Amino acid sequence: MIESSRPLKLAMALLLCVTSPAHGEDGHLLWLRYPPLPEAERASYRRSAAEIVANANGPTAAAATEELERALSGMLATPLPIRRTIDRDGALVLALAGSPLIGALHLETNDLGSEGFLIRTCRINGREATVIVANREAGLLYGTFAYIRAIQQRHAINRLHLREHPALPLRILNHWDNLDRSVERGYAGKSLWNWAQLPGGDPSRYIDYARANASVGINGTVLNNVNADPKILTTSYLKKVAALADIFRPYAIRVYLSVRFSSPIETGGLATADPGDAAVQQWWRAKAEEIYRLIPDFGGFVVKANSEGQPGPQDYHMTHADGANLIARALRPHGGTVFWRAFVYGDSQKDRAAQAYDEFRPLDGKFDQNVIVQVKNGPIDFQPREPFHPLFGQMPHTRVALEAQLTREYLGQNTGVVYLGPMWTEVLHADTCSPRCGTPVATTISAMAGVANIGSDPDWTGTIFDQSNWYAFGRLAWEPRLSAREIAAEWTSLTWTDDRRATQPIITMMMRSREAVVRFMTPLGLAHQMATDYHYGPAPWVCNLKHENWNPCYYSRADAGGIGFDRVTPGTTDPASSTPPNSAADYMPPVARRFSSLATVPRKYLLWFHHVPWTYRMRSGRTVWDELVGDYDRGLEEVSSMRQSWDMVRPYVDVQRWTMVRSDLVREQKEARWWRDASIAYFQSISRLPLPAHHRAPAHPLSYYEALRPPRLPGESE
Ligand code: BDP
Repeated sequence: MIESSRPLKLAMALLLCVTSPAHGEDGHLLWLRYPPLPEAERASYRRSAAEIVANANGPTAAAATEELERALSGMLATPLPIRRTIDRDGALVLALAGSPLIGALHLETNDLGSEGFLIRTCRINGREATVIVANREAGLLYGTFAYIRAIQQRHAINRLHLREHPALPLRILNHWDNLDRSVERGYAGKSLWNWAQLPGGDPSRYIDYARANASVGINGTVLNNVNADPKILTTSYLKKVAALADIFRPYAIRVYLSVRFSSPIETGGLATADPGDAAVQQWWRAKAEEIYRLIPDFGGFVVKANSEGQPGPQDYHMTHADGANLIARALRPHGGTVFWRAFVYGDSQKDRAAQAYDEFRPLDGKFDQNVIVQVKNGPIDFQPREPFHPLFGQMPHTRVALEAQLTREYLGQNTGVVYLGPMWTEVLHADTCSPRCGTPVATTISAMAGVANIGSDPDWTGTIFDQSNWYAFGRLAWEPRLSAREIAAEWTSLTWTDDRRATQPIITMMMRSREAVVRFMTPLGLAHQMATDYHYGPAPWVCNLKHENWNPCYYSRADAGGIGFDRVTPGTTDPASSTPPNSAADYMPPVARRFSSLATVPRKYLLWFHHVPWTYRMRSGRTVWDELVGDYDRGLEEVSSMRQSWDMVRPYVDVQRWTMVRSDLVREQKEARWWRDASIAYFQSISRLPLPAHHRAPAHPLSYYEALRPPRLPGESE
């Protein structure tokens, strides 16, 4: 029997750091705050946790018990030392299913897999005990976080009856971090990874990052930008990567890297990166061996190829499948995976909404088993709203990942309150009708990748409410059937308070927030109306960029005759022509039919699929022009009512975080007004129609908005 009792001193130290955080309430504790529960409620929890025993002794079980100790010491305001033993009972027992103690309970554990867990209250040796049981230590870790979450939400833990396993085996953050610590599309400070100090330096922030990920079930992290610097594969960087992998391992997080397809040339000194070249194949094999010697559980690579100027197999007249398989075969002996991105965006004049489908659909079945094709949620590029990507459900012989963007590149960046749960459930729950209707996107994928919004800012994500997007991404990748509202409710009670007088307005505000952005930026299915390059603020008038499909005017197609992008009329496939092909037909026939008919297309996608006259009568009986103006105004009104909701929350939360959010909302209100006025000024200059009654004119003429430059972009340093 191995027995050790954690020293009281450590528990006291933990208690101190939980109850009096060095930073105050600045958001750095995320949803893992663990403030003391009201005195009256502590007793029952204290009884259930009177003697905590962990019947597992690996590093992941240790991470679980340390978290329990930290959480319970904080919430129950008393140190609760934990015993780590093999085969002892207690009031709360963490144990692997194979242990004799648990074996005697005859619990069904086969379906838990390697990451699932169950939590039950039962009798062991005649005593009532709550057990957290899993087949592997990773499951114990996830079960522990579920147990802690239950206490944070004041559930009766001696009646807990949970059995969970993740719907998707791979739940991965993608950091777009550069090696100089800048972050592509990052609005939360510098990169977390201090490459200059690694493999040394202070690991505490890395550990907190790993704890936060584990708490929501994220089990992988891609450390660097998809526009990858080939230096990442040099030995000196791999040693730094290995140091991070060592820190993350106890939290069941595997490390992945983005790699540049031409690395054999830049890093390896070869003359080519041609997938058919034996020396190139050998180079990737040797590189994989070197990596796995340093990092035995290395996850694999992400590759962005033949997109936005990145090299790829098409440079050698080969396909995406040839390129992906080249790298996958080097990783296969070690159990690694290649995430091959389907975000292909070239300089051609083709409709961007069709390019990935055209290039990837014919390759279905040609990718090796350890390749996953990573597809953005929508067919263009992380817009405030897009219909789901037509590749979902249409590559039945290929593993597919859904890529979501947590960082709000096109959604106001670090301005305001924008909860993305509703956006992701909209796509996860969308019916692909493939092979038959009733097949939501969530059931067609085997992984979720989230472009991280995390940086070195004290609150991690640039604003406190952006933490909810990190949280929601993990929870949805674990269980895509969860509703956005349930997740918002969970996050709110963990992050703010569980006082209903505050949770109700917060949840309401969160649930309206994404729709508000859609309305004030790109209502009725418009897309890509943001300023060039930095994608912040309105610029619908831009029409002179080198490539036609870089221009906002290309996407709105606003002209004297009407507005909207016709994706339903069959066009030419000649890439030199600006007439787009019929990309609505890329969807399965029932979906294509629904989107293609003006009678059935959802209002929210009207201008995505159809070009209609300004005076076109919508189902409401109002013209599209009137509805467009109405939506801009409603978006702005929503932000004003979010501000009111937030004012109601004031008495129930700490003043420091409340004030931070209040200033975020003040900024968002200004931004919404800017978007509303600039867009209406521009579209009115084209429609030449009067504003509908009771809608005020923009504050300034169009030329004012065209000349406006934000004084400082989000994410730029002060
Ligand atoms: C676009 C971003 C660009 C990324 C690209 C990608 O503007 O910075 O490199 O996506 O996903 O949204 O590769």
